[in-house]
Amino acid sequence: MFSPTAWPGKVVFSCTVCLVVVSTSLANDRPNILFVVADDMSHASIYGDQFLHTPNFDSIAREGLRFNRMYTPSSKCAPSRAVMLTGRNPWQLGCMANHKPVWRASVKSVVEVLSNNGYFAGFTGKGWDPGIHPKDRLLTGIEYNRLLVQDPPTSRVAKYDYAANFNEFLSDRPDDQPFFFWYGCKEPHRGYEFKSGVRTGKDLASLTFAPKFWPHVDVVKHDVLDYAVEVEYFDQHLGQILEHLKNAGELGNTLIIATSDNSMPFPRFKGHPHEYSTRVPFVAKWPGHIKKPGRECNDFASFIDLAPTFLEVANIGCDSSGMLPMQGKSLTDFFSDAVRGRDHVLTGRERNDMCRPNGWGYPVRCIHRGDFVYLHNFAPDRWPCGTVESSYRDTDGGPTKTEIMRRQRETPFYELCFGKRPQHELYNVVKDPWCVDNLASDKPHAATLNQLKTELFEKLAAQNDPRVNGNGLFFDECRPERQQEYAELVRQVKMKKTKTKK
Ligand SMILES: [Ca+2]
Repeated sequence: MFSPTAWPGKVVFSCTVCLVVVSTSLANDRPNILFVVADDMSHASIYGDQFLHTPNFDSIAREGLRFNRMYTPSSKCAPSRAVMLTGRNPWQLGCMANHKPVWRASVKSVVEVLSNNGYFAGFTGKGWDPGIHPKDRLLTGIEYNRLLVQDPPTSRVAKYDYAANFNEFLSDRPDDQPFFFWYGCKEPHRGYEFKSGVRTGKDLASLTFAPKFWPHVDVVKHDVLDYAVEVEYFDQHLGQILEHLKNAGELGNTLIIATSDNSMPFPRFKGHPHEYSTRVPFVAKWPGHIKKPGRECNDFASFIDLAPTFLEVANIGCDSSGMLPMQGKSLTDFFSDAVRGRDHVLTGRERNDMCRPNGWGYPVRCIHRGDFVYLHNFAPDRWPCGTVESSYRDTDGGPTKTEIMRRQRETPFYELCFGKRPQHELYNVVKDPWCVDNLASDKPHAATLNQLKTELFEKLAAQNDPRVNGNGLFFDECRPERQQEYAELVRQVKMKKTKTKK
């Protein structure tokens, strides 16, 4: 019998607790780590996105590496960040596969391990969130959020002065310790100041970014440009942080990794498992340790690879880390241009927001291999974005969502963004990057579908995923005390609708 209190795979794995004692000289030889994570960002100008400018993010790629196939195994804040911190897939993390979970006390984060092994660790902005933190633990290091911005560019960006807080962290760092710093920018998470894009000089008419599942109308274009303003704000603070690093004389001895936890907070992006939703911008720089800097990497990689990377560069063995065994593999083979066998990744989702009866999530698992992605929807009778009574809560509210819900109901956009999905989805992501042409019932693709499905299920079974081992309800039944939130959400949606009508 599967017990919700047991770890999936606990009997298979074991990782001995044995902390490494680090001498001062070794500590001094080890690099600092600057980990940069935007919140809900899908774009950077280094990838050819013309409607925004991220010169600082791009400079990391130009002097280091640009990853073209880096995926988060879950396109939602809390599970994605839990993966970064543990090196395990969401379905290997018990209830932490869900959004807003309780962090299990028995799980060590990689930042805690770095702190225990001589690193001075801190964060600004958002660390691991949203969720319930274990008592007296620093999952992403010491919080540096004291200093606030005086003159924010829009009314909706967070109040933290990320760069100034990083500088304060640097001044607090003892001389003999390497550091780990987590720049957890809260942008470009919603909400946005409507029309701030145009107000700050962006041009509506020249916007060409137009996913096939949204109407290309002014309100949507404004929403995209408002998002772009927040992406650029993230990048401006990154620039200041890199400047502080340089002034501290540490730029040459710092591994910098910059990415985003999940995709943009728009319909059919954030929270969903499609290609463009789980593939994230990702760049890395480490002077003297990256062969042929300026390269693009086309092999597959995943956020499960982050924690093993941090441990390896910090010279800490997995077995001695006290962490649960990791599924990921250090990214140093990318750094040395010696990648072998990185030919696929697995992604998926469980429960994001509480927007279906009985605490149900929307379970999906996917395999990305070659030009294809196969998505297996385990419960096609459920609503992918939540019920209509919940106002499709699994899609963050904003002008694009409102436009499609209110004025585009009779169009394919509505169905593509909020409708139910078949059990099998297969897309050629090269020919169909927006994943709107489902090839699952296409006879010439039957063999591809079967091969990918078989491989996906074999790999998930080997990882002890409860969803394929007959215990899928485990994820739906996590945090039963939250079930009442659904009824409350439905009540609020109803009230709002009545008010709007009046
Ligand atoms: Ca996020």
